[in-house]
Amino acid sequence: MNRRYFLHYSSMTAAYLLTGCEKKSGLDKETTEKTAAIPPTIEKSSLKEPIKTIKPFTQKLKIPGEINFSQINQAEFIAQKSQVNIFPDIKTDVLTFQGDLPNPTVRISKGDNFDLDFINNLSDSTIIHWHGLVVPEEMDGHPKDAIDTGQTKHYHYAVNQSAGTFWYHTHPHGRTGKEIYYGLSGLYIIEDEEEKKLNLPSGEFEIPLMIQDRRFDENHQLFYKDEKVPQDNNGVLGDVILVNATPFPYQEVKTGKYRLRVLNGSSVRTYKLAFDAIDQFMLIGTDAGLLEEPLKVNSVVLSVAERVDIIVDFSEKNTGDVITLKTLGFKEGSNLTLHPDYPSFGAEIDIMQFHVVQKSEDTSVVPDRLVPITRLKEEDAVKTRIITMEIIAGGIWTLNKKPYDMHRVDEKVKLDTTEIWEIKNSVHMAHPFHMHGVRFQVLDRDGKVEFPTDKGWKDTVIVMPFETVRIIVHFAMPGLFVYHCHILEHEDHSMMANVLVE
Ligand SMILES: [Cu+2]
Repeated sequence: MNRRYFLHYSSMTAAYLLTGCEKKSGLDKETTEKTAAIPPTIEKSSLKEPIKTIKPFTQKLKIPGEINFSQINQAEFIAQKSQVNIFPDIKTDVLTFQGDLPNPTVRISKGDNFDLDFINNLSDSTIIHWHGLVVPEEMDGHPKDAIDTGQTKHYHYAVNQSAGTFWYHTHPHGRTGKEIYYGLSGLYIIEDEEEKKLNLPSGEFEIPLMIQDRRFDENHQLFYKDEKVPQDNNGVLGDVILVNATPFPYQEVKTGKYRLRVLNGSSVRTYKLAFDAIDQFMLIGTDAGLLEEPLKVNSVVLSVAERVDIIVDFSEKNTGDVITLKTLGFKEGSNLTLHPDYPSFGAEIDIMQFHVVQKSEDTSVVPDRLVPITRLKEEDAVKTRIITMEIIAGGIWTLNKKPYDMHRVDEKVKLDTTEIWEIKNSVHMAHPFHMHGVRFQVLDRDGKVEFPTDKGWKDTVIVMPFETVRIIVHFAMPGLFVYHCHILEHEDHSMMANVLVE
């Protein structure tokens, strides 16, 4: 096979190869494919030979601006085409909410009101979903509520849940993958008094990291699916890792503890995150909130849409030291072939570097206890439902063998009850299972891989190949909500279903 990439960089000067492709901007192409397919053989790729080199770890990490609802009452997002500098001195066609990437981080305190006008200036209908937030149905961003070109939707809701790292992205049926790919996602941070008392690293010592692998052509333009390689319908892998819309960035740090809020905003890639010059770090939070106590880990697996809150300690380092955040690869996540020209699930890739530039006295202490978590009890569950993850004829990804219909009610749940959902994966590929309108806890999984992230509040859980994961959910928000696989090409075609809570 013609390897077009390095899987692993050994030094700052290692060149990273970009693959070339057609010159047309991907934004101009047809946006909707009708079916997914998994053919037995791989067609020859339409991609051209690499023509461009870039040097990793030469661009400074971009830190998103913030929309802070303790300082403002109202904000505006306009989904729009923009041209931005992902690479220095070169404009790339993207989609944004405010004209630049990364999109701003929403910061809001528990108890405050979120208020935003969303204007759709795209050529297709779309809608924003606030991933992990438990909000009324009409505020959640169900695909049925997509607004047309030129229309405005007013979002207004009270934030009533505890501190955590969430995110937002558009959610139109069949086009979510492509819209997020071109830029329509951002971070959403909820703070509360309980968290403030813990005195966790903040200010310059708190860094958000939105990790997304992407493909760029010879003109530094993004391109999405390779139509000649149907395996892209199993998930679009890229060879350039963006962190906050910066390719393979570096971040200057001091010798202290840092809180990293990490989101996997990729299409399909699962990361197994670790540092090359730091053995252990502390996991303090999962998708929907802080853990009861910090967990010491050497690495953490992050599937699409999951978040981890971690503390990494640079206090023993010296000025001039370089620490690399990498994915060790997670080949357990897929035995299916994805696009053969891109680093596979098992590939080890250096993502970004931390450059220690200044000594500082670190007096911060991470407390032994974080926040109490009330465990949902199995005996309180009134029902157990089985959700299967399957491919049906034609290579269509489904839940319970039914391609998504946005007007069909697949499950009916009684409001204010607790249920156990058994998610059964019958495919050679891990799927991140996400539910809207709730947060849940993981009861158990029958597989061999253990995930420390199972110990916290979740809204997205990885279900390994042929594994059954049991989650327990309390349904406190009435309405029609989707649940789906969060591999974006799977949810688009069409591994999604509706639950009606009433
Ligand atoms: Cu899936």
